[in-house]
Order: sequence, then C-alpha cells, then structure tokens
Amino acid sequence: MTLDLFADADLQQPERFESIGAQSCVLRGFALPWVERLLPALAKVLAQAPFRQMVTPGGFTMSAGLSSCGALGWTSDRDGYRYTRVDPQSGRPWPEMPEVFRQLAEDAARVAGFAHFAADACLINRYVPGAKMSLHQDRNERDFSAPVVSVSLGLPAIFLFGGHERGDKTQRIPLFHGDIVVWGGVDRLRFHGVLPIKDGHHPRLGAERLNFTLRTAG
Ligand code: MD6
Ligand code: FE
Repeated sequence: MTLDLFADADLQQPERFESIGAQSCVLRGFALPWVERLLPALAKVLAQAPFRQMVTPGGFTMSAGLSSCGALGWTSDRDGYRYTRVDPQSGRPWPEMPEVFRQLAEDAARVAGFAHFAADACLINRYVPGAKMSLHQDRNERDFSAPVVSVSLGLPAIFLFGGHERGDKTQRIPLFHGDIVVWGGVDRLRFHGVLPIKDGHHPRLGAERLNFTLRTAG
C-alpha cells in the first residue's frame, strides 16, 4: 500500500523525514493513518499473549511490559536474551503477526531506504509513566542486514540514539504518537534507549506509551 501522506513529493518535506544517521531516520506521523487498524489487532495479540515484566540476565526486572507476535518472540530471563517460537508463559506459539503490522513496517522501511523488509518478529512494549529502556543494542537477530522499525503510540518519549560504543554521545530525539524510527545498515547496531516516560494523558491511549519494534529475527 502506498500512502499519499508519504508520496515521493511529500518525502522531500524535511519536517516529515528526519535523518538521524547515515541509514536511520524518524518518519514523523507515519503511523497516524494506521492507528485505528493497529489497536484492534494489538488487542487480539494481547488476549493471547498479555504484557509481562521480564527479568534481565543480570536479575533486574524490566520496567516496560513486554509481549510479542510473529513467528519469533523475544524473551529475557536469567539465562539471557533470545528469540523463541513458543511463548514461555502460555507454552503456545506466539500470536500471529497481524497483516497490518507487517504492512506498515514494510512501507516505513521502504521509505527509509530498505526495500522488501519482511518482519518475522514484533516486540510490543508498554511503558507507563516512569518506565524506561536502558541503553542497549538490538543484537539477538540472526541477520543484521534488515533494519529495525520502531512504531511509537500514546505518550511521548525521549529516544536516545547513540553510537557503536556504550559510552558514545547520544542524540535525544522526542518521539510522539504515530512517529516511526527506522535504523539499519551501518546504523543497525547503534546503542539506543528511552528516558523515563513523563506523567501525562494521551487522548487515545491514556497514561501509557506503546512501542512496537519489528525485526527480521530468524
Ligand atoms: C522504544 N525500544 O521503545 C525503543 N529494544 O522506543 C527498543 O529499543 C527496544 O522496546 C529492544 C527490546 C525492546 C524495546
Ligand atoms: Fe532496542
């Protein structure tokens, strides 16, 4: 599907396409026309695989609630981070990836310069005020030639986008409802994170931020 909002001419509007690296960008408002299809699909996924708080290998409980859909789902516990075909909480395969998630990710990746992105894993994160994501690399996927596509809904966040070393300087990028960040290629393994979410109320989602990150994991 091609969105008029991001037809080629529109893409030249610098306020919608913000480069944050050689092969990474923010697509402002890209997901807005999709929200009313994303949320019912999300509700179906969460009915099968509810949000849960995972423990890091170091023994810390993550502040964001996590779920997954797609052939592979992401899990963390004392044994490490990894992708699994089965949700350890239910013992069943992860919920299928909704077509609307897959299509949105493919469209956003194409606009960001990554044609034919085929996501097989979608991590879903729920942040309430105070929740954060520490600086990390997404490196559990098998193939780093595919980008990460990250969709933000609900309360705003400050996204930290660093370099290839944990100590590198970070850019602070405000993300709002409907924004998508894509990072891939030479930027695929850059450190990133999210500062604690500020208190607030979003008209559609209330006091929460939802983030979907789509990847080719397998
Ligand atoms: C974000 N999320 O919430 C960015 N990475 O804007 C992530 O970078 C992320 O939420 C790995 C696992 C879960 C995540
Ligand atoms: Fe990440």
